[in-house]
Amino acid sequence: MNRHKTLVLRNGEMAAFALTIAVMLVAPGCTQTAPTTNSAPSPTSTAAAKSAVRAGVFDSATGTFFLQTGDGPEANSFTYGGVNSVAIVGDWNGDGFESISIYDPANGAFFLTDLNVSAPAKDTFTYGETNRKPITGDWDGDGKDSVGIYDPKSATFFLTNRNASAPAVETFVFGAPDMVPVAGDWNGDGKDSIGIYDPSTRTFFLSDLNVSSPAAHTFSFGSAGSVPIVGDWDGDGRDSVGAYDPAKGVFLLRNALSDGPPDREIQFGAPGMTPLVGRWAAH
Ligand SMILES: [Ca+2]
Ligand SMILES: [Ca+2]
Ligand SMILES: [Ca+2]
Ligand SMILES: [Ca+2]
Repeated sequence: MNRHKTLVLRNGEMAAFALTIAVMLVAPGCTQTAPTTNSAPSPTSTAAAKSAVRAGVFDSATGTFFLQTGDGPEANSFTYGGVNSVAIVGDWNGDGFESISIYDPANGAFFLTDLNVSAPAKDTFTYGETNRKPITGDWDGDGKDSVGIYDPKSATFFLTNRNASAPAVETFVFGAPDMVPVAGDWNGDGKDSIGIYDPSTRTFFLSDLNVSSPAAHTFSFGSAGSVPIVGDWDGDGRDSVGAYDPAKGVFLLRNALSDGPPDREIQFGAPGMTPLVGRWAAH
């Protein structure tokens, strides 16, 4: 057990080191290769390769994204957006791969791109009031993600199926105010739906429908200060949640929508960054 702990910490240091190199020495848009270690692969690396869901982090202080290119600390790094942008992830064009994008809370504006490089935005639009929390998902099951926003004061979600300034197609209240919104395909029907995470009790409340209704899945996962993340870690077609520890730069992933320990752990990024998850589109 102690030995495992040591290995984990050393990988974390290596990831932080790789990020430092990427920031300081290399032009945006290039794949970074960090020094490799000779440590044995973790028992979970096979599952990671199968699902091909990778980690990423966003450094909002510099507007720099770091997207994991394998199971280790190697990262594709590039800048996109500005300081204080909120990073989002989606498959806007339905090609099966996710790209990063940003939300500017001060203007309620989205800047979408299909490429994981430094490049101008493909779609720019405002949606809803300013200073909302953005979410993304394939609400109508057409294979393309679109955006939504959550108003923490009123616990109201506003979802659209078009990435444009347009009235919301779904507006509903879910849960209590001041929660953290999440979205995913919890039941594997091809449509994403919302949920909320209560940081004070580390409890997820997930719905299979985008309407006001009781939660379909309620369970606790994570630790004090952890940030909720969503992804299909085991490739079974259903999303589940994880918890990112910003103090350590660790992603803890669980496959079942229930209380229990993590099934997988990913060390990626330096502490204090925003966690991201996706099947990253090649740049
Ligand atoms: Ca895509
Ligand atoms: Ca859609
Ligand atoms: Ca679903
Ligand atoms: Ca899954």
